[in-house]
Amino acid sequence: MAAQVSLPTLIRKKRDGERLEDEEIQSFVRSVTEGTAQEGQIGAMLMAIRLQGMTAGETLALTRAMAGAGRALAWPPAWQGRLVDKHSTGGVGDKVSLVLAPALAACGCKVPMISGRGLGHTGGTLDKLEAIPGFRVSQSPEEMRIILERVGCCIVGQSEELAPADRVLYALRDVTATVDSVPLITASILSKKAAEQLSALVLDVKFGGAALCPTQDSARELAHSLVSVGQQLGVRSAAVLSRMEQPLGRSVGNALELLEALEMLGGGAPPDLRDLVIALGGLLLWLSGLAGGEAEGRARLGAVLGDGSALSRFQAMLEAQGVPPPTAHRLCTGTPPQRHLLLGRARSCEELPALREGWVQRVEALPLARVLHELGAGRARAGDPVNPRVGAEVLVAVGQHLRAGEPWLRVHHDGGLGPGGLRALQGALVLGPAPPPAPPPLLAETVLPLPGPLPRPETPDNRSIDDQ
Ligand code: IUR
Repeated sequence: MAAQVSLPTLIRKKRDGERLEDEEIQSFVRSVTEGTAQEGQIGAMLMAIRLQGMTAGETLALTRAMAGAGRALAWPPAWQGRLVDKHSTGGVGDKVSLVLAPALAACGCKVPMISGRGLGHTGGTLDKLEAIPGFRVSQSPEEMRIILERVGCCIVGQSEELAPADRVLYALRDVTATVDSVPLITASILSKKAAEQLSALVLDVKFGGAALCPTQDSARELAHSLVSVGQQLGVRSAAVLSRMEQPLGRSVGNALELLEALEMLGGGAPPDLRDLVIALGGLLLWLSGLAGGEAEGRARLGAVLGDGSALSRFQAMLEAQGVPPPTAHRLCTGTPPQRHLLLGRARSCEELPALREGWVQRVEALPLARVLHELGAGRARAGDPVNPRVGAEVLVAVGQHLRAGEPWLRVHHDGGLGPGGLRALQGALVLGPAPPPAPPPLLAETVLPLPGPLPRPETPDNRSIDDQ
């Protein structure tokens, strides 16, 4: 066994731009998990990594060490090849997971989706699902397996035992200005995905004014790192680079996004949302070998969204995760107003008029998300409650002509929308004197794995839940 290297030595090494050995990275992660590292030391190491970067090999070693520090989920061998998931780096109005998980289940996949809560201006899938009375995001690994057996998909929160090092590192990154680091993001995302023991993973790496990655180049760099490390961990991985300047779909806010997801599961929904869901799902079906190519995968996704089978998986998932069957049934089969009533309506519903005449050039996601966040749709600190009823519906499409006074946004809130908020919201609507040029495509690029054999899927050294 290698001699234990002191943390200050490791920090100094990284600070001075040297490469860390795999054992040194393991030693650092162990000290984080076991609680022997001081917060100051962890913060210093995070900053050294943020400033000096990591080689591809170091990033892989960090991801492996973080994944191996916790428990892994274990699945019946018969599911091998069909275990799939998707991860998004976060967007405004991003309700893709709510549609994709049941649609993939309807195509024969097993989807053990471990999702997060919203923090900052972007929403979280768990918060959207918790807008439904009775929905339980907390499920034990055994419960997850039962739900996957019966339904094919579940959407749950991260348990304490899965990738525990990430929990510590992520919280400290948030307060040490070290979030925006490709190796740290890669290891954080993939250590959790590796613990899911997936066959295939698709990543939606967003870029633009309301995204984690400001530019397409920075998104590409992150996507390549994620795909390459994912592959080396034995998970067939691909990434889509998608623009995040405008909200995805027409609705932002937890309950409203859920309603829009239900609309899509019923075969409707705005084209941007539909395109993204179908592209990500098509890629996953191809990566997992359940479709001969992406086009076939996309066609299968479209079919299960059109024939109601994705919607009935969603209903089954809700019931399996604690929603009383009559509620789940009414939510999935009711009219949009009936559904809205079930989720609860906000006290006020205000329509904002266009302040002048013009052609809609764009609706900016960031100011919209920030105002809704202030109104209670998001949280300032982990653990704060959110108000699921707060949200907004965009009533116009890019390229549309608006007369002064015509409504363009419907805001749902329980009070507190003052003149400052109204001004900020009005700033999100960009009008011009002529129709805008054709917008660039939402899906800018796909990053595929390099051809070649995949390493055997990894199982962490520690025992999996099945061995207990
Ligand atoms: N989501 C994660 O799981 N990890 C990260 O580092 C970021 C988003 I940024």
